[in-house]
Amino acid sequence: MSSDRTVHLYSSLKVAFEDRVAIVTLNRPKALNAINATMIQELAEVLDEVAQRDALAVILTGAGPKAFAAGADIAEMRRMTPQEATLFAEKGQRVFSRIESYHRPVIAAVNGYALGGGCELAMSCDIILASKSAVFGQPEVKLGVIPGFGGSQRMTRLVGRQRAREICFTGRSVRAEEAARIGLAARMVESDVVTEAKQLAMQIANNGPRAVSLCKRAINTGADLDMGTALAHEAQLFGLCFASGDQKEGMSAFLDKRPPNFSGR
Ligand code: DAK
Repeated sequence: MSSDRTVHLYSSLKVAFEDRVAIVTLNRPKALNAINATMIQELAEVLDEVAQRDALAVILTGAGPKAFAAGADIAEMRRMTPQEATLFAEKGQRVFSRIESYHRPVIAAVNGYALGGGCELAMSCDIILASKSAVFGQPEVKLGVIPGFGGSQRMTRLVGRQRAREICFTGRSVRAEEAARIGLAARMVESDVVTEAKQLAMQIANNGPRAVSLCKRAINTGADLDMGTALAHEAQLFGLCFASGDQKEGMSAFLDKRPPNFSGR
């Protein structure tokens, strides 16, 4: 990687840009990066910044050795009225859905606890890499609530109803190895998870950026459609690729036996 690196500090997050990859770090390590209203607001702002700088991939991780995020901030939530809780859930769901539909790939590099809202945040990303110490779970029922940031839905889509029920009804911990086995994480990594995530991001960033975006759209939109509609949607997006310079460049480069030089258009 080159030395081209800029860092921007928010009050509960920091973002570093390295070779057109944005590394967003949840930065409240004393509270195990618990997600409060400020962090939700800043996640929306950081996505605007990432889009403005046109980073080709985003990595989301947690500061410190112990946690990605140990959930929504219980101290802040404890005092919420039903109206405030609804607003908090709506704002959180909006930001998480925005991550899910963001036009670039978002990789969660999960180092340590990803519980409750932290697990929900990781699941809104495209790919989860789990460090050996990663621990996932939806323990909300232990606090007398249910997952409020889409956890019941995203967990079910990732691991199936049987496993989702068992995980969400018990609130138990799911360690990295099991997470990778049941499809909650793409894989467990033995070495530093952020370094692995950067390598993965660079591998993706070397491909046609427009094709990667359209592929993300095809997978995410198609997952909620019936097969026939999803295939029709895929065909539309496949056609769209042929309106791009990247398709011409990718195919010409292959036939010319040279590496492609994608412009992302
Ligand atoms: N919120 C606030 N502070 C937290 C926190 C959290 N989720 N998790 C940890 N902390 C704080 C601890 O209070 C402690 O602070 P100090 O006492 O040092 O001031 C510090 O982080 C270190 O934590 P521990 O001392 O507990 O560390 P341990 O290693 O002993 O234990 C732990 C680590 C992760 C096992 C433990 O901290 C823990 O069980 N944390 C809570 C995990 C949890 O239950 N997470 C789910 C939260 S509920 C909704 C929207 C969203 C949600 C719900 C509704 N709507 C509005 C409808 C989402 C809910 C959740 O995420």
